[in-house]
Amino acid sequence: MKQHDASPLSDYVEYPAEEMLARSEAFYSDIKRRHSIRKFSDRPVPQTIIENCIKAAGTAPNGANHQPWHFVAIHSAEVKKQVREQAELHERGFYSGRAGEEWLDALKPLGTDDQKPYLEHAPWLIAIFSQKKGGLNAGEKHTNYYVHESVGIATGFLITALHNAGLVTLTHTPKPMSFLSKICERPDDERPYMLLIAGYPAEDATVPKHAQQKKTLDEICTFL
Ligand code: IYR
Repeated sequence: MKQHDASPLSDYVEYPAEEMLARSEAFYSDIKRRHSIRKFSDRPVPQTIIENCIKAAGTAPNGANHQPWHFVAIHSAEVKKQVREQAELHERGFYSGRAGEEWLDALKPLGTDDQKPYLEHAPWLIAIFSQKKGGLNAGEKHTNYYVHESVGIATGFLITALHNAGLVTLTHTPKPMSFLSKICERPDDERPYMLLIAGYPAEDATVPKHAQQKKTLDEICTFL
């Protein structure tokens, strides 16, 4: 490796082999319980929990450590209402033709439609933005690298952190999503990446059977 400023790895924790096995099993059992939920309770969730989960997302590996993301955590009822109105407006176009027959057929087993009441019911909406330009320090305008990959990983961390905290989420990608930039007052060189809905599930929340069918290890993995 080339000369660079570095400090010793001081926070790595090694587990005994047996504990490692137990931990890998325990994590799988726990993450298996993560489901995308489309019916939320309006029970409040303290902001500190959302802050901790976003801090966890901010530790994700990313291109050149430029951390090319911005999270807008929306709690305001007024802003949530605007998001719902805009999202439903665009989804109406999507479901009434723009999606095409094949896509609509693929969505049938999930039961989704253009109605998105959870955008108002859930206590938190987290709009995730990717930054084409940036740098290690906030406000810089250098080129960012692997932006999609980086923001995708951070979003995965965020979903996992929220699940770990005991909340449920829905990944929502209204098409087009540019209205989020306006509502969240984000600059032109940022793109909306995804909208996460987070909160408690409604008492009668369900999980589509279709979503419970997971591919086997053999189907998703090859060992060489
Ligand atoms: N964004 C739309 C449609 C949608 C698309 C896919 I691919 C999904 O997995 C689920 C929904 C909506 O939110 O209804």
